[in-house]
Amino acid sequence: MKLYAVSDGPPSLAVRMTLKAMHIQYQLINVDFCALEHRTEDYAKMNPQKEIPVLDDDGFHLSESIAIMQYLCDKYAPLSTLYPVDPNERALVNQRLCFNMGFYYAPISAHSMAPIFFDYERTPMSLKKVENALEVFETYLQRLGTKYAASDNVTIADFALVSSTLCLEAIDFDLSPYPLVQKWYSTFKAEYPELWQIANSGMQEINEFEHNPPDLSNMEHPFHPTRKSKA
Ligand SMILES: N[C@@H](CCC(=O)N[C@@H](CS)C(=O)NCC(=O)O)C(=O)O
Repeated sequence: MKLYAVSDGPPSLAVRMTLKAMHIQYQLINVDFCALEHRTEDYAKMNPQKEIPVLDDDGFHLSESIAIMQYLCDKYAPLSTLYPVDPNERALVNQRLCFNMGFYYAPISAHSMAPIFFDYERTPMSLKKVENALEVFETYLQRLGTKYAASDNVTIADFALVSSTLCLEAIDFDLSPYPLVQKWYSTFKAEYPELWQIANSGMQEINEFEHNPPDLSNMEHPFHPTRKSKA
């Protein structure tokens, strides 16, 4: 099994935590985002979205981090509490995964990563959207009252949510107004140090870029107006 991943990419880190938690041996193939290795025609054969990560399981190519995590659990650990079998428990995990992708990660990424990698500005509005996302996550944790995001056990939803939250830590964002989010995040770090080690490597890398921005003046990216455009 191979995983094409970017070392500081939250979706890649979430999949790597899943593989580690499941004790699956695999080959990690580092994709250089700044060199646009994911935008080649060869890469597009694996993932026409030209996004990272991609799993290659003996020739079966799968993109989208949520789909990859669900596949790994379904195929290699169908009874694991990482992705519970009970329909209601599983529905909550799925809900948190969708929440992360659609509501939580998007504003966090726009506020934390885009200004580093694409010269966008952090604005009062981008901050407001992050605060809104954190408020909702705080509410979910408060209403469910569990140790982790969807259950008292860690699940793949936590891997996705931790991967998003680390982007905020990387830009020295103060999580203290969200005590349940802060507690959940520190509980994960304390209880799963080997998984946190994976997340932390990405967090440190982003933090380094935050303080010493990468020189991307020659990077040609088709979707980002702050970069030279390439057809
Ligand atoms: N929904 C995708 C998102 C993956 C994604 O956005 N990956 C980023 C790297 S962290 C990427 O490949 N972006 C492509 C680009 O900006 O060119 C997933 O969860 O796997």
